[in-house]
Amino acid sequence: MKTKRRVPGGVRGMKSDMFHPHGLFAKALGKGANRERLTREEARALAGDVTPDALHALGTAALANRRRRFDDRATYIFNLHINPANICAMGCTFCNYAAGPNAPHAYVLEESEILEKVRRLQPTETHIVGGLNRVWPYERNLALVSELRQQFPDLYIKAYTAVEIDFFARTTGKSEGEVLRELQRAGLDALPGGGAEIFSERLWRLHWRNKIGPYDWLRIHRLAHAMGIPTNATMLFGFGETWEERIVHLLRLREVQDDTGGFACFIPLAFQPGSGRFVEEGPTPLETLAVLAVSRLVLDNVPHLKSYWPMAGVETAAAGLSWGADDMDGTISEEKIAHLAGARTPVGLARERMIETIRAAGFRPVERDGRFEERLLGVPADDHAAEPGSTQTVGTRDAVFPNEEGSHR
Ligand code: V47
Ligand code: SF4
Repeated sequence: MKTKRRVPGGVRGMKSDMFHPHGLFAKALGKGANRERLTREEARALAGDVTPDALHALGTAALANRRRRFDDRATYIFNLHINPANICAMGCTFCNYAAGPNAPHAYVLEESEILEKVRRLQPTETHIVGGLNRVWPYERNLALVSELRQQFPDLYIKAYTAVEIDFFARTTGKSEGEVLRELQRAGLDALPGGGAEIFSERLWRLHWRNKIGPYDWLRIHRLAHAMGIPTNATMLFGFGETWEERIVHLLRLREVQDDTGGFACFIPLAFQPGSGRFVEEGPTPLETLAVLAVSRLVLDNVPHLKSYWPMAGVETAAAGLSWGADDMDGTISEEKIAHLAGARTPVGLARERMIETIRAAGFRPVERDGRFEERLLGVPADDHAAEPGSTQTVGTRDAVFPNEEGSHR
């Protein structure tokens, strides 16, 4: 959807002499900057061509919004991505991570390798997702979660997208609720936000029709929230979707969040073109910043917004902290999904580099845990690496499931 924003008008807090946002766009910016709820029409008015003036206006409003929430804090986590096997036959057109069983880049990790890696790195959080395959069936994943929980009682285990939960249910004959309950009992803390792609029936049919679409993705997340399992939400962008589709995606998430309060964090994922099968270039850095800002302004009820450096690029992700984001995800150690799709970012970031990057962007780096609770608050960031065990927590847990009484828990 394209909107024009040329008529002079002016909005609170906007300083540009050259560009005065007007009408619904200006109203949406003013309300968004104050963390007020936008109407659907106001949300739609934020969408449009990414001109320098519009980008700055969006950034100013989104920065004011994130400052009201988090002041100058920007969080990151010491985490580890574990992708047990990339064998997958779902054939999502955008995915360069998946491999057929005999493909040269197919791999399968063993439990011993995974446990050894966790033992060596001692991450605060693991993010476990993989392809849909028989090599790592449900029972093996369940046993892995159990083993991780037993060996590392404090580890935050964020694992399995709604797509995997659906696959586990279908391949075992269990309900999704049973699968979630068993995983939760084994030690799972949260679900990651993958597999949402974009809530568009049109693009679902074109790009990932073999796996669950928008309706089931949202339904499984509702189910997890009702069981007290917090989840994240993603949106894949820059692969042929319209602004209108992006806004619909955000509004559908906002609606579910109103009911459940279970989304901890939203993560826009900048498309990596990989082999360039259908678009040659991913989104520009400016587009990525605009998507972050619009997300921050529309998703008034989702506490955190992640600027995901493996896909956005480290510098753009750091700039994203000024366009509404409050979190840079983590050190990750060995990112695979973006890198098998041609991402040129490093495969992991050392703690020190993360801290430097956040500082250079003008924010105060704060290490967090899986619940977005801060660790080492008040300790100079330089000391983080030296004192990994020393934790001071200021609870932000209330930000997720804030409406517990009214939720289905
Ligand atoms: O669902 C696949 C996407 C997702 C490409 O919850 C691609 O904290 C860009 O969900 N270009 C998996 N994206 C990654 C994910 C995620 C990442 C970091 C943190 C969290 C979280 C979740 O990656 C998939 C799919 O939407 N994806 N291929 C690609 N070529
Ligand atoms: Fe398989 Fe996930 Fe890749 Fe789709 S996005 S092909 S489900 S690994």
